[in-house]
Amino acid sequence: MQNSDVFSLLKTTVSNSRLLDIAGKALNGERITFDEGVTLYQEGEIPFLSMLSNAVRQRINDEYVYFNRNFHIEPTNICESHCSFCSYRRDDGEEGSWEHSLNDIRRKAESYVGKDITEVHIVGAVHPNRDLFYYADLVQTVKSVLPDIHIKGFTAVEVDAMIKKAGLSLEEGLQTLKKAGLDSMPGGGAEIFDEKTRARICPDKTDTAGWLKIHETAHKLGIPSNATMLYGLIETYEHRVDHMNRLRELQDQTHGFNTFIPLKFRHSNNAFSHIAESTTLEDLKNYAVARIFLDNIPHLKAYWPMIGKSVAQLSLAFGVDDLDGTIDDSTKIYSMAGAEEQNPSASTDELVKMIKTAGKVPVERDTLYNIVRRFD
Ligand code: V47
Repeated sequence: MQNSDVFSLLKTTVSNSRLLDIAGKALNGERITFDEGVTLYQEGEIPFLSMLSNAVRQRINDEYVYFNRNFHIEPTNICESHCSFCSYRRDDGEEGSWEHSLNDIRRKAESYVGKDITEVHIVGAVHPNRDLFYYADLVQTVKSVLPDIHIKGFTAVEVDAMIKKAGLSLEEGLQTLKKAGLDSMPGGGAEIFDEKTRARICPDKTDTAGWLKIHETAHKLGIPSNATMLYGLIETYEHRVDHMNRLRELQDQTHGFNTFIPLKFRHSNNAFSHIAESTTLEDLKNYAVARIFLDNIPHLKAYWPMIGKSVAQLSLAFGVDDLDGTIDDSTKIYSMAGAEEQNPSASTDELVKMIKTAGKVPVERDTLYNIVRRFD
């Protein structure tokens, strides 16, 4: 549908002039303001948000919806941080804790030889005794077994802690990881940037300024990354827009973010279990506002192990153009927090079918969105 047709249709169904002004700007490719972002959250109804975010998605990504063939390595869940939303961390020696050796990691990598996997996502915890040199060895170990794989590894929080333990500067640490074979960084650890809220949900880890500085430095050193936002806890709509605004400002300078990934708070087995989870309508609204607000981050991901396959498919009508990957039952962060997917795994056929039934064109991509295969 042409943008002018979308606007005409919106005009016949929506009488709120503030929303129509925002729609006019977004459809023309103009940036919307902080206040307009908040208005979308507060006043945008679901059909309006779907239609507008879908038009914005189409302008940026045509009818392509991406996925990749990947697996995770989670080297440890022993963590010195104490985030109230986390169901995954354990103390050293506590029941349910694990720390894989480099040999374990080598064996895991070996099990993927010849399987046409393009990415390994490495994410774990802030282990009290493992420094950057250990993680550089880990990256080298994986690359020695799977030389062509893209390593997307370590949240800014993990990077911050491992570099400090090694006594290196941020630049030196990131260069060392890059030399060892790190290709990009995932978007985790961002949580919510509002300082007061962050202090309440994750008081003892990398702060907002630190997270942004690490991604800025990574981008300057040629390490692209993603960005996340943890929502559905105690934050307000203003905090969510503030979070996206800080990402938008950094992206204007570095252009290093590939994808934005909203992460719905899952409440089982953590200190915030008393907080009800967001509704599906709220999740869809959140994807739509993100797509409309973040005009300079090309991709918007619905991470299906966290949100579930059905909602991930629905999100394709709310601005999302990426479903992450095949996963191969290799991550525990969300299953331990009560997500529907207790053993997350998806075949290529399943992802292709999810995308085709939503009326879009499935594309297998690599981590940097180069096309591996189209399924027209
Ligand atoms: O930073 C932890 C989140 C993140 C919970 O870059 C939770 O492609 C909800 O970084 N409920 C780590 N969220 C995961 C991550 C990620 C995931 C998918 C794709 C990418 C990417 C990155 O998981 C943490 C935190 O924000 N998290 N516990 C929970 N109970």
